[in-house]
Amino acid sequence: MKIGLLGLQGSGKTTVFNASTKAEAPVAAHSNGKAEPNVAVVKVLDERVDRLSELYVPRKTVYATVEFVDFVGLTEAPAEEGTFSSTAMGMIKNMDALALVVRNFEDALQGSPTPLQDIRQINDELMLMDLSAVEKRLERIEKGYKRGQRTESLLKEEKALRRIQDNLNQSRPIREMALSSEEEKVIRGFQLPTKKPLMVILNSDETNFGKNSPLMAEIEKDHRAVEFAGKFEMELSRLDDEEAELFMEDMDIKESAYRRLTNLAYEILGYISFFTVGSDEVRAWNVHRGDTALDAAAAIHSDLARGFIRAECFSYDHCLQYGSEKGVKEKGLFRLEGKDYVVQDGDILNIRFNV
Ligand SMILES: Nc1nc2c(ncn2[C@@H]2O[C@H](COP(=O)(O)OP(=O)(O)OP(=O)(O)O)[C@@H](O)[C@H]2O)c(=O)[nH]1
Ligand SMILES: [Mg+2]
Repeated sequence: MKIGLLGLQGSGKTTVFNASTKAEAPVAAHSNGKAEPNVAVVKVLDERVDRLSELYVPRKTVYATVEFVDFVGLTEAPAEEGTFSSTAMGMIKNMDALALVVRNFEDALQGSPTPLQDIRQINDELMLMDLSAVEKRLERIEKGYKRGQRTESLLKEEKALRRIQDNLNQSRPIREMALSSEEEKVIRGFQLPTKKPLMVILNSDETNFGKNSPLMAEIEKDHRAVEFAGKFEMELSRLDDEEAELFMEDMDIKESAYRRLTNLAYEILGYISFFTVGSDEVRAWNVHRGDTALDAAAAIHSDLARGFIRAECFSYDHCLQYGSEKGVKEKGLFRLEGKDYVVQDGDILNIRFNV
């Protein structure tokens, strides 16, 4: 899972990145906006993996991972000047979800924060990116028509793209559109930014952190959001866990920056976890809520999907409750499921396959 941190210049992206990953990327009051994006891969802390690992004592324990990418800030320059560099645009396309970091602290240069306005600006920017991609493709389709390539599939694609174009022109991001499966198929390859799940990180000054309910409510009308005290939390990430917890209590911060960010990312992406267990390896995997046993098999390896026979399945809760797979079997709670079985969060799966 890749989460891209986007925002205006100086909104605190690198600060939030450091706070969430314990990285130590340089934070600057006046950056030149030229630095490469910072990237960090962090394992998804999941106590269930720890418990399963205690139970199975495997040679290897593998957690799911999240990759955080901290982009160079968007400047206040007008959109025509191409506010995202082409490298940044390429990278945004590779993200699974976007986190908008919004400044909610005084800045000597930029003055008082204007979070709602900033959110609008970046959303507009992302919609422009999408519009331009859609328009480019439409032009190519038109050219094809002129050369006599008027195929059924091009006509379908055009129809889907026109509807998306209309919505974008009315300032509606693609993620808010109800797309038919046909339309989903058409745009899948484009990796359009406003199709990606998005969350807002309100980056507040430590002196007003937790006192922004009206503003948060306003933001949450359109977006899932979380409040950070970025600078403070970056300092916390340098402390050991116990020390950090004391400071967090003081500030009434319930969970670490990392946890709040990944939890919300799982939510907006609609991800759930399933596990594979054994003496070799205990491992956590992600699929989308609603995905089937066949999707889960594919997440592990394409061979498992290709040669899928059935999934042996029991739940993490039952495993803990009855102490072992054997205990679960004795209770009759060990199941055999077919490829259409909808995977549940916390399922322990063993895919039987034959290739
Ligand atoms: N008071 C306060 N200052 C912050 C906070 N977060 C970031 N800053 C300050 O804002 C400035 C910019 O922070 P960065 O994290 O470098 O911001 P950025 O979005 O990565 O900036 P660019 O990469 O240049 O776009 C630094 O001086 C930070 O110390 C915060 O939560 N509170
Ligand atoms: Mg930065």
